[in-house]
Amino acid sequence: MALQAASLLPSALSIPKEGKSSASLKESSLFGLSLSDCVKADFSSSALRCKRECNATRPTVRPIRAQTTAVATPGVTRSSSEKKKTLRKGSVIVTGASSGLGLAAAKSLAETGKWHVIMACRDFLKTERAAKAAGMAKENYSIMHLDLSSLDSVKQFVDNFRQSGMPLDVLVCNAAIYRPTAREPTYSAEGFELSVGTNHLGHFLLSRLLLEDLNKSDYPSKRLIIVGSITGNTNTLAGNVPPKANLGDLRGLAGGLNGLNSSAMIDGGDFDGAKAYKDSKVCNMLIMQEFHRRFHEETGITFASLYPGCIASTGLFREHIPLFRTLFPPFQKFVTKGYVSEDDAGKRLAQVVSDPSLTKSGVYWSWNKASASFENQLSQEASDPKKAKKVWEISEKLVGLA
Ligand code: NDP
Ligand code: PMR
Repeated sequence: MALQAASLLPSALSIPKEGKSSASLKESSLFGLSLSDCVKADFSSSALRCKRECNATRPTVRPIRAQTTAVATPGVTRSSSEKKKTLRKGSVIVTGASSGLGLAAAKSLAETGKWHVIMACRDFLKTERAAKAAGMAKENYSIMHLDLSSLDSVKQFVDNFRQSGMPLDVLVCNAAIYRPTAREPTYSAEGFELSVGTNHLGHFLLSRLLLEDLNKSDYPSKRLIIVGSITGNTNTLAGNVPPKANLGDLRGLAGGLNGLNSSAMIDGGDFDGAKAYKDSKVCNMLIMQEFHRRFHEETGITFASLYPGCIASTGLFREHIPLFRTLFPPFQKFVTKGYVSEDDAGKRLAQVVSDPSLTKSGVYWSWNKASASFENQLSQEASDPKKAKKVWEISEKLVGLA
C-alpha cells in the first residue's frame, strides 16, 4: 500500500454555534431561483482515521529517487555539465486529492511516471480506494492525512511530511467545501466559519509553513498553485450570479469569523453559505498574488492560480439539492458551454503543475474553447493589492503566525 502516513488527529469538527438568530437564515437558490424547501444536508467528515506511523511502509527515509526509466526532460536539464543527469521524480502535494479535480490531477501527474503525488486528504480509505480505482500505480503516490478544517491537523501534516524525508517541489492547494444549502454556519476546529476556515485559512497556514520546504527544493521549477474560480470573479457572468463575492472591509475576518462576537462572514454580513465559498475563492486568488509579491523574486517559486472550467459533476455540489445536481451538468454543457470533464480539468491542473511553459508567477490561468491556456484577468476585488495585504495580515493573526 502506498501509505506513508495517516495520523489519528482530532478531525474536522463542524460544530453549529449558538447565538445566531433565525433572522440571518438565507434562502438557497437553484440557478439563481429561490427555493425555500431545500434541505440542509448534514456535513460531517469522517472522524476516525487510521493511525499509521509516518514511515510504516517506508523503512528508510530518503528522498524519492528517479525511476529506472527516468526521463530527461529538456526543459529541466540544469546545466551543460549536468546534462547527462536524469531528473529525479518531482514531488507534489495535492490537497483534496480524494475526488474531483484533485484526484484527476493526481492521476494525470502520476501516470507520467515523472511525479510522486502526496495525496493530502482527510479520509484515508476513500483516498486509497479512489487512487486504486483511478489505476494509479502505488509507487507513484502516497497518502497523508490532512484535515484543513483544523489548524492542528495542518501542523501535524507538515511534521509528518517532513519526517517522510520527501522533497517538496510543488504544492497544490485544491481542497474545498461548498455549503450552498446551509442555513446556519458551522465552524472549524478553531471556530472559523467552515468554508473560509477550510478553503482559505487551512490552506494559508499550510502554504506558509511549506514555503520553507518548497524553498529548499532543488527542482528546476518550484510552484505553489492555489485553485481559484470564476465564481469569485465579478468581472464575469458567472461571478454575477447572486450571491456575489464581496469581502467588504474585512470586518468579519478581522473579528475571527466566529459568529459570536463577530459575523461568520468576511464582510460582516449575515451568513450565506454560497457567498462564503465565493469569498473564500477570492481570498485564495488574493493570497496567491500576495505570495508572488512577497516571495517570487527572492525564492524563484512560481505562484499561480487557475479556473479549470466548470466541472459540474464533482463532489463539490454534494450538499446542493438533488434537482440542482441533476440540472447543473446539462446546463453547463449545453447552455453556458463552460463544462469540462474531471479528466480534462485534471489535465489542466497538471499542466499548471508541470508544464515548462507555464512558469509565469502571479498569474491566474484559464482555458479557451480550444482548450489552450491563457492568462486571465481577475476581478477588481480579486486583484486589489491593498486588500490582499490586509487579508494576508489578518489571516496571519488568525492562524497564529503573527
Ligand atoms: P470535490 O468535492 O470533488 O473535491 C474537494 C476535495 O476537497 C475532496 O477531496 C474533499 O475531501 C476535500 N476536502 C474538503 N474538505 C476538506 C478538509 N477539511 N480537509 C481536507 N480535504 C478536504 O470538488 P472539486 O474537485 O470540484 O473541487 C476542487 C477544487 O476545484 C476546489 O478548490 C474548487 O473550489 C475548485 N473549483 C471547482 C469547480 C467545479 O466546477 N467543480 C470550478 C472551479 C473551481 P473528501 O473527499 O474527504 O470530501
Ligand atoms: Mg454558474 C458562462 C456562464 C457561466 C459559467 C462559466 C458558470 C460557471 N456559470 C455560468 C452562468 C450561470 N450560472 C448563470 C447564467 C446562472 C443563472 C441561471 C448560473 C447559476 C449558477 C448556480 C446556481 N452557477 C453556479 C451555481 C452554483 O451553485 C455553482 C456555484 O456558484 O458554486 C460555487 C455555479 C457555478 N457556475 C459556474 C461554476 C464553475 C460554478 C461552480 C463552481 C465554482 O465556482 O467553484
